[in-house]
Amino acid sequence: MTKKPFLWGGALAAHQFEGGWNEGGKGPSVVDVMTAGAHGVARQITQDIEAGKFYPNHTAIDFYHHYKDDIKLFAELGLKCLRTSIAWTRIFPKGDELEPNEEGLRFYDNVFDELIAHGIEPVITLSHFEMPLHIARQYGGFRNRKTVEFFERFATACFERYKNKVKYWMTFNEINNQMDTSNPIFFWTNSGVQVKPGENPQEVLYQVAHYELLASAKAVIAGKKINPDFQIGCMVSHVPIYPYSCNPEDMMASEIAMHQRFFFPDVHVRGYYPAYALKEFEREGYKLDITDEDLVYLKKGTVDYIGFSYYMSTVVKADAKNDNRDNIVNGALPNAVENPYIKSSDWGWPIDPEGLRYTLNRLYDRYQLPLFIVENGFGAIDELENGNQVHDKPRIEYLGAHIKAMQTAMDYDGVDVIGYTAWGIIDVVSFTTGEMKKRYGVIYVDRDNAGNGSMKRYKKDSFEWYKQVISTNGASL
Ligand code: BGP
Repeated sequence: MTKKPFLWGGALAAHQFEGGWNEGGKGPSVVDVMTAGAHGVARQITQDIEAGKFYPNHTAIDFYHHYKDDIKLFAELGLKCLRTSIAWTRIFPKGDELEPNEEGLRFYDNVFDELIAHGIEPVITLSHFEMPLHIARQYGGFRNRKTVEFFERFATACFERYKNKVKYWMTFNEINNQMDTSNPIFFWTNSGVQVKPGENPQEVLYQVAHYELLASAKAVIAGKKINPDFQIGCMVSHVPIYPYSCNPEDMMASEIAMHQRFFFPDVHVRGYYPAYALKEFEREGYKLDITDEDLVYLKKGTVDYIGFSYYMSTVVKADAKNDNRDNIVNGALPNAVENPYIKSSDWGWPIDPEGLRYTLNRLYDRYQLPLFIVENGFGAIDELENGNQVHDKPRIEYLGAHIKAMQTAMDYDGVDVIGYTAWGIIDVVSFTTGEMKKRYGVIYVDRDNAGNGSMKRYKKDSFEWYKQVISTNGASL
């Protein structure tokens, strides 16, 4: 049983479900130039929006035109909150304008009003992989200190406009997944950055990270001035890294690898750089533009809570050599190995509910701030049967086991969790693969990988199940 009121909800991101990518004055974003991938085929970052090429998020599931009906379904499901993002390019189409786009602001007024009228609280991510393409091209994204200013202006415009509609905010989605510099899509979508030949990606990463952390801190400070009741959090992807064995060398390998997970939240929460990072900057001789004034902002702009995604765990072994660096799960870890004790999804994502309890304990011990599970879900191939049914038992099992682990962390271990939003509550375009085939929703959308389909919505078996979970406050799993 979870404490009340608990924020049971669903999670989405503008570019993965809104569609209307060039409507209402919206400009192109970094993700609007990412092509579809497929099983085993990575998404490509192109430099132009070429006619005739397929960019899956251009239409997505067309929430832009279906929002009223979709919100009705969310209300029937009993959601207490909906986590979604504001597409930066609806508000500042190029990113460097001085004034926001009124039509874009009005769209979110309409969406938030509709949610609130149905008793659903909007929980908002300011930037979920949606930086204006113009900022990436013209300024090099977060390589450039000017981008801190652009983000602060965007955040301030949102805080001002929605100050009476939104209480829970997050600055950047999964800000830490760009620690995996081996995968170009994370750097691009988080920060609008592409590493140039001859550059040390790690040095680029830390400069970009600094400007982004500074932008987040400045946004927190600006938000608190506008409405002191705002709760502004960070958002990190948390994939615990277990040691392969009790060999002290494996244990140490895991501990050191975990710095990758903690670097961003350490700064977001504590307001200063952790010792292990300062040592690395010094050891490697990185030349970073970090001023004393910046450090004051970091200290002042710390977050109120930690939002995080949890999908899986991973494992390292001190003397292993990971030959599969393209693998999205273990890419960043040179010594990753498979976990022999757990199974994986069709996309190779290890399924580990116990890892969620472990994560909640670890984050709470380290930071002692409220935790918000803002993404957790099961990506699978779902089939529409008999015209209107989807039997998605594995999803029910996955969500149920993770919710149970969360409840144990709360009831037995005393961890403070304020909410749980299931990822992709309605089927959306997959971020890492650009497919529709990888579905997470409790609501099915009739649309295929190529963008064909009626766009009709159908309730899956998990819809009734999740409805029960919410209405019993987690007692019925
Ligand atoms: C997270 C992202 C989401 C989402 C989710 C599932 O990394 O924040 O945007 O897509 O992962 O990933 P995928 O869609 O690739 O299965």
